[in-house]
Order: sequence, then C-alpha cells, then structure tokens
Amino acid sequence: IVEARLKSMLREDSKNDQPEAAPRVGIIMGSDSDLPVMKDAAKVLREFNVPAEVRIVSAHRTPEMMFSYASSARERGIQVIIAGAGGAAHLPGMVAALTPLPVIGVPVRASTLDGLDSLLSIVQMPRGVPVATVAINNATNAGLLAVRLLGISDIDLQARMAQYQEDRRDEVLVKDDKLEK
Ligand code: RP5
Repeated sequence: IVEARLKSMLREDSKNDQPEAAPRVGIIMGSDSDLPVMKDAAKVLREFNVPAEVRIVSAHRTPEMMFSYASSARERGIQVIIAGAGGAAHLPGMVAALTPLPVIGVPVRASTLDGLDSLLSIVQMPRGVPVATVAINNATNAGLLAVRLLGISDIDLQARMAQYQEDRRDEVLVKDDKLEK
C-alpha cells in the first residue's frame, strides 16, 4: 500500500516500467502519516538511480517487525537505512542498535511540539549507537547523504553527486547573473 501511495505521489516516475533492482537503501517510517515527508528521500534516490524500498515499520506498534527488518537488512543487501519518525521518535535509534549499517534519521514534524521532540529524540543518541540526523522534515538531505555514503565505494555514483553539486552551483550563478546590480 505504501509503495502504491508513493508511486502515485511520484507520478512522474511511475511511467518507468524497468524491472526493479535489489534495493540498496531501506526507507522506513513509523506511520503512513510520515510519507508526505519521507517521499522526498525516495525521490532523490530515484533521481540518482539508486534502488530503494519503502516500508512502514513502527518501533512501538510493530516492534517484532522492526526487529526482523533491522536485523535482516544487511543480509538482504541493504547498505544504508533512512528512518523517519515523529514524536517520541525512537525508530532510528532502535534500528541502529540492531544493524551495523549506517542509519540516517529524519525527524518528522508530527506533534504539537513542532518537530523539536522528534529532533531531540533522534539526535541525542547515547554514545556507541550513532544515528546521522538531518534537519526536521528534511528527507531530501537524508537521500543525498545516503547517495554520498554509497558513493564511497561507487565511483559512478560519486561522480553523479559531484555533477549534482555543480548543477546547484550553476543555478545560483544564473540567479546572480539575472539580478539587477
Ligand atoms: C510516530 O508517530 C510516527 O512516526 C508518526 O510521525 C507519529 C504519528 O503517527 P500516526 O498517529 O499519524 O500514525 O510513530
């Protein structure tokens, strides 16, 4: 259901009928209500042609599923996990405790505390179990960081990241050029 919703959210990509490759990145979230934020990570990975899977895995509502997902991710070929959650956002930290893979946490703004609760829950991991935390609701940066991590051992991907950075720089230069000075 999540994959179907994601495809409709990324309608421009759903015309691609190519067979799906084995996922290298796992994008998980505590609730389907996180999907409007977390879809941005999937969008980035699609742009870089990095195969990814999207799942709802709740630390407190489906703890057994969280355990089996995190503890089997490495043997299934997943190389990076992006985990988004809101409120008492323990999903990224719990997953990081169960896998040696790098885990990127996305604090989702989901409660009356405006995302600060999620941010602090994810960023304040005790020593020994790291979670790389991006800004509140910034799943785009989680996707980009996953690409950079994979780029360490994937020269083509790293080159595409360098090109992406050049393109962003060129955008600024064009805007600067158009300014009346
Ligand atoms: C967390 O609680 C989820 O990650 C979500 O951000 C938040 C609210 O979940 P729902 O009540 O919308 O399912 O577990």
